Amino acid sequence: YRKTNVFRDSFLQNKAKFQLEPVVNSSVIMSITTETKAYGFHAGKGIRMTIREEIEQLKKEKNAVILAHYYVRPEVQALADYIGDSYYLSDMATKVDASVIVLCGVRFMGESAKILNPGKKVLLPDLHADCPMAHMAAIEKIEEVRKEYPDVAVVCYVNSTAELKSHSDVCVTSSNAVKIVKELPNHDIFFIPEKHIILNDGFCHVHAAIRPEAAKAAKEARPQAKLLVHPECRSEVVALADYVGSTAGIIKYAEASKNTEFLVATELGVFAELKKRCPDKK
Ligand code: CIZ
Repeated sequence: YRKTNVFRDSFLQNKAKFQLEPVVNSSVIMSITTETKAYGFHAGKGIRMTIREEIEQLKKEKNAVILAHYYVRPEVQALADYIGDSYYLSDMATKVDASVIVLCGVRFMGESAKILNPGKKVLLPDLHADCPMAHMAAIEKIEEVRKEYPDVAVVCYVNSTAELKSHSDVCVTSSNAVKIVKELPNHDIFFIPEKHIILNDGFCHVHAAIRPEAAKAAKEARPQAKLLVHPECRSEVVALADYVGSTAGIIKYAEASKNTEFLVATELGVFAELKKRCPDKK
């Protein structure tokens, strides 16, 4: 609740100046894949250094911190000061002692960091990094539902634009959605925009592409493995899972489990942290 009010108030107050800025063009970020071979010229001073060295140097000069979501490419995660899910990153953004936050993730994550830190500069490395699901709800529809169900609580999944959040009553993540919805006093809930989590038309194209047949086949091929599923997956895939949870939840589960083999149904980027935390598991 508190966080949502911060969202709404800050968004409305700062709407005019609310803007995210690109830090470098995406081709520079892409070239980090070849970081040991790639050289840039630092700040036009003609000093030859690797992209990693250049980024480290810029971080010091600008008093910047790099926050990366589990979803981003492993080589970007490798450069980050903090890696986590969107809630963790928004929370860290309020705690770090830096004047510039470079948020390696999609747009709504940069928006959240900015809203919670109006005094800090938030840079998004690639402004094209956006999640289509963040736009899959309409303000007119929210207003219609509010008129039809005066008691309704509009519950907004964190993976939404700041504008949609400002029209909602509460903002939740995939880790706390069920808990928060259960605690709401309202009888009617309108959940936006994710249809697999509760009831609207939005969906994540990455998770929706994971077919139940594929999950079943993988389970049959590896009966000893536990199937860990993100809640944005189709309900038929969720029904096959041994564990359902957010990226942070999946990583925690795999780390704590006595099992040594897992089938993981979510974005590829999560494997970087899984490999780090569970080096002996498959
Ligand atoms: O909360 C997040 O970061 C999202 C959108 C998904 C997840 O499971 O981390």
